Amino acid sequence: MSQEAIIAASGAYPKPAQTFQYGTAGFRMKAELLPSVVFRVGLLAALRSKFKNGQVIGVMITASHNPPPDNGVKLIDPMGEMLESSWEAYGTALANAESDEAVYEYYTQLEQKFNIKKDVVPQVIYGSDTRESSPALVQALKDALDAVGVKSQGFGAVTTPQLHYIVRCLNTQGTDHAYGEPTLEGYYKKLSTAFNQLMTNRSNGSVTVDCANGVGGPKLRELQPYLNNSIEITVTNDDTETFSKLNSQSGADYVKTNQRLPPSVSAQPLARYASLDGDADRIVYYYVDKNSIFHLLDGDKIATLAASFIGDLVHSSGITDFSIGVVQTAYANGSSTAYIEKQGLPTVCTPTGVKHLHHAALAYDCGVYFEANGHGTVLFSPSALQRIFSHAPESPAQDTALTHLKNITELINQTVGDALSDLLLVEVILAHKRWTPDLWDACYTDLPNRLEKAEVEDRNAYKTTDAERKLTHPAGLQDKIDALVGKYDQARSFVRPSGTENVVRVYAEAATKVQADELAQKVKALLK
Ligand code: G16
Repeated sequence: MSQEAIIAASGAYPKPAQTFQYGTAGFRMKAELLPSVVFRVGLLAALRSKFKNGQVIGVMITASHNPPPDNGVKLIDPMGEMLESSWEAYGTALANAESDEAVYEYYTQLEQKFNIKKDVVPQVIYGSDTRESSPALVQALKDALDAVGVKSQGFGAVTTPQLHYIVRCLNTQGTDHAYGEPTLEGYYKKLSTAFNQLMTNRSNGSVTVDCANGVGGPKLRELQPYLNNSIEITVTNDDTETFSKLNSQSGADYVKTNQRLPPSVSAQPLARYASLDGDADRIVYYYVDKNSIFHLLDGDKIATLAASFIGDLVHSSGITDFSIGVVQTAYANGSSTAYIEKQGLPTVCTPTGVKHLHHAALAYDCGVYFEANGHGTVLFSPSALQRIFSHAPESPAQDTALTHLKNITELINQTVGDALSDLLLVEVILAHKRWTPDLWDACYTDLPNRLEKAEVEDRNAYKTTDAERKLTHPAGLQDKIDALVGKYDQARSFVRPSGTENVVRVYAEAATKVQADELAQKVKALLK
């Protein structure tokens, strides 16, 4: 493509006086600051596809759990995973190039650096969530893709995990590891076929799903007709027309952070409730007990449920020497880690961000990874899948367990955390175990905990180590945190800069709620 074409197209999207950074989940900030970033991400996606010999790269425009005025953009690599970390820096540099000429120059530098062949036709697919700002940002993306001759296709409003799924399907079709049909219908069919088989002759009452007034609402409604009648799903908070309602007083982040019901939900004792986030890649469950006390069943509880269920199926199928590991972050409740280790399963702690967890989960035959906020999935290694699908059962009981296990591998979206797939997974497991939410909850008791946000002058001044459990900068702050932690029972606290919001996060847990709240407040006060 000509130098003039790229420079002219870039000229329509001038860079504001702002420094950008590819963070936990791509670029994320106030939507009005993003057009130039999205345009340049389009260029990066083209280069990434060329570098990958024309494989399809995905671009998702979303700010997920962030408030309605925000938006964001992130890249999806060919197997449906997050963009390889080493390329994030190129995205950051491109986004910060000060002129259209500098954009072109950096683009050609990357072409040379990666020895990119001119004759490879790049392919990019894209989608967005339901934000008011999304269509204009999609246009910026399209302009970039057109400027550099990309073969592109838009999927409109989709959940983030749906786009990840389609990317993987497109790049594997016709191979012996084809992932599915690269359409939304293919996605619904894949999930529902596995779900319906797992739920044959089973039923599990009803679940009410709060969709955060995001794209998960319409997509869950699209999925429903494919499901058999084994569960009744009531969809709530699914108003995507009123933009200001997105993630407001609803959704997984609201429920997890505030540890309470969304105000719109009046819960019946022991009934199941779940909340998605704005792009439906996170889910948390909850219920109220007979005394109307709220109980959260978060990502840690989903991880332990999934790991133990899959472990039982592997064992009952007669498959041996099969490793299952659970990957968590510093936010994992101390009780969940202790519970998993008591089950004899290894746990690993990584920094926040599914890209880190995903990578660590690849070390196992089956890697279960979940952030406490409900973002996660289960990965089966290629060799594990090969063993599962070629295993010869030696009894009817082994045959049944093996069939369930095969269906579980199809039900789970193995590209990335997926609230719709995780919803069906939890429903299946609870139905198989005949567990009410309180029985699930009884596996272990969470240590009381508190998550706070602090606005600071410069969040980049906060640097962490040890999977974000300790601060190295500002100097001396960690010692002060440690001194406070030492004053409480079973206490733990850490501070880390958010990668999606302009804040620093403070987490504290302790033996009692009063202690956890007090510790969080005192640590937060250190940041002033
Ligand atoms: C994103 C990431 C998650 C992360 C969350 C909060 O979620 O995908 O891995 O836990 O942000 O990150 P931070 O604490 O760095 O702001 P989502 O659902 O907003 O895409």
